[in-house]
Amino acid sequence: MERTEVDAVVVGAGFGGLYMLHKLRGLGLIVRVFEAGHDVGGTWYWNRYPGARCDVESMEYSFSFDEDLEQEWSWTERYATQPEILSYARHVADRFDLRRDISFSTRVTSATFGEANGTWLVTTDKGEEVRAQYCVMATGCLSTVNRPDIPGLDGFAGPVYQTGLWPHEGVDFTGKAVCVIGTGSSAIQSIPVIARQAAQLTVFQRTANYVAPARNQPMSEAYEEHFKANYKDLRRKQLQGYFGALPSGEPRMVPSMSVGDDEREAAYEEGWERGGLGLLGSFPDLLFDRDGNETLAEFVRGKIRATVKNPATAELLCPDDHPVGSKRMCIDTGYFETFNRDNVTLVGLKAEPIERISSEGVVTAKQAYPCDALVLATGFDAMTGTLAKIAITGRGGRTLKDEWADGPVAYLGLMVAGFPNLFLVTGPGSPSVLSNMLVSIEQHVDWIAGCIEALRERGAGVIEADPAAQEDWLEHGAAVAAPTVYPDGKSWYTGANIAGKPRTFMAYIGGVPGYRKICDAVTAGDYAGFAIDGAEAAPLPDFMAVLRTPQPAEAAA
Ligand code: NA7
Repeated sequence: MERTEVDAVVVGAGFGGLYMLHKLRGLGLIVRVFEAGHDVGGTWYWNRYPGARCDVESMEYSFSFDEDLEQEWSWTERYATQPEILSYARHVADRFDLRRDISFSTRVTSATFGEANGTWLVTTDKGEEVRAQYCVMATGCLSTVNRPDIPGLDGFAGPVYQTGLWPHEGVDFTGKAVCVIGTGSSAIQSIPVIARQAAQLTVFQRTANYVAPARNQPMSEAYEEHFKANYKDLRRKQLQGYFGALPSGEPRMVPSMSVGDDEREAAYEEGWERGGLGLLGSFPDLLFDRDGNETLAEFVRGKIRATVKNPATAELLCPDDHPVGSKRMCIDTGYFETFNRDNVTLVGLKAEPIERISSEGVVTAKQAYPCDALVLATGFDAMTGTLAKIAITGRGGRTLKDEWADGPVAYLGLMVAGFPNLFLVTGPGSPSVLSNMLVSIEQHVDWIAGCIEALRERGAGVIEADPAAQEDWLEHGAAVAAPTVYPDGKSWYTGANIAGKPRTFMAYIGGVPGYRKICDAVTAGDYAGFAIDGAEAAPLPDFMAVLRTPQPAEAAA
């Protein structure tokens, strides 16, 4: 078995892994990156179903760490397609000469902390062993697909496609009868495209979703120029946005129920016309005030009823069992209109659950739906699925899988107590999927690089999360989430989409600016809550107090 020694191993060559490699190299570290895919891009490498695109605006879904990179790259649409985002990831890899330290088509199988020497031993499916002082898991939040456990699935005679593992050569559905299971974001993007190609499309919906129009359009030269001329300022404003994105339009800074029905409706209409996820930000309290939230829910239902011609189909498409935003809101291009096509049928699984898959198609409690091809748009084992597949062993032989048996815990979403020098990029307990991922990735990578630099400057070997700090962070995260609508939805945010997965709210919903302030306070407090070389961890800041400290712009206002 080949064994090498490096300073740091990074697992994953998506955006997190690429930037981590670049930063650590900048510190003079020798780094090895392992990537299961044949190329860079992470989820954007695998997740290439028809119609796949980002639902954060492309000018904002990009790295800010290099001005030349910002200026030289051009996005062609308001929301970038998967191929364009993948090209961007490739461009970043080439531009910063990152590939030479990345081993592609290589899956990390285990990572074991050696207490005697304070290093990690990482093994791969290629039989390689690498020893490193630091191990960074840049494994992504949505990178392990959820293959549903439906009886008979393996016996289906035709091809079965999973949106998150789409064939690289593409799929031609011309003339075919296709069944799509799932109506989350991936389904909502792919269904209109598949419907235009297939002879017959049957969509199986378990939960109806709130969907706003994307209003995607070609990138205007003027908009791009404006952005490129003002990137610094706009990036600063992005960081002040709750979700790490620029505000959409002029949000009304008053409670949703404090205005009259007409004004509220007008605000929603403006958001609907602008397109995108900004609709949820029409008022600042929509994710907290359930009455206000219901007014937005009813507004969206009204739009569905006005779009879908068959009233029974329209009712089935109207979400009625969760508040807007408690499951990921989706954005679309022609999703609801697709159900007006003669070749598209919607099946509501609450009335007729799927019983099995036969060799010929989907069989529900009411009838059989034969098809030539089956598409599983059933999402991901989010946040923890990929880490659970790696045998990660920390102090005392404790495995991460066991530590997380009741739900993931990680101090600041960055480190897990008992796993020294193991860093998570956008781990559970950080804003991650509740934010513009590129913004959160950059912040975590900068924090991790800064931490490693600080350790080296003081000649320290090992940093680890203090168990009590981790517990406090968990409690703080739960306290911040409790008044929001998020815990109300049976979503992948809570693990509810995977049978047997513990139910905990896995992201941090204190917002990007507040979370950054807390991380900054922790760093300034001599890495409060982290033990360095066995010394007692510095005392924690009051997380809630830091969270509520006004931002400089607010303070000045
Ligand atoms: P999602 O959002 O998790 O959607 C998965 C869909 O598949 C959702 O409608 C699920 O219904 C449905 N599903 C899952 N398992 C089953 C079974 N067994 N039977 C029927 N239906 C099922 O994944 P996506 O890939 O669409 O999007 C993931 C994220 O990527 C998205 O939020 C963006 O952040 C980008 P359910 O709602 O659980 O009832």
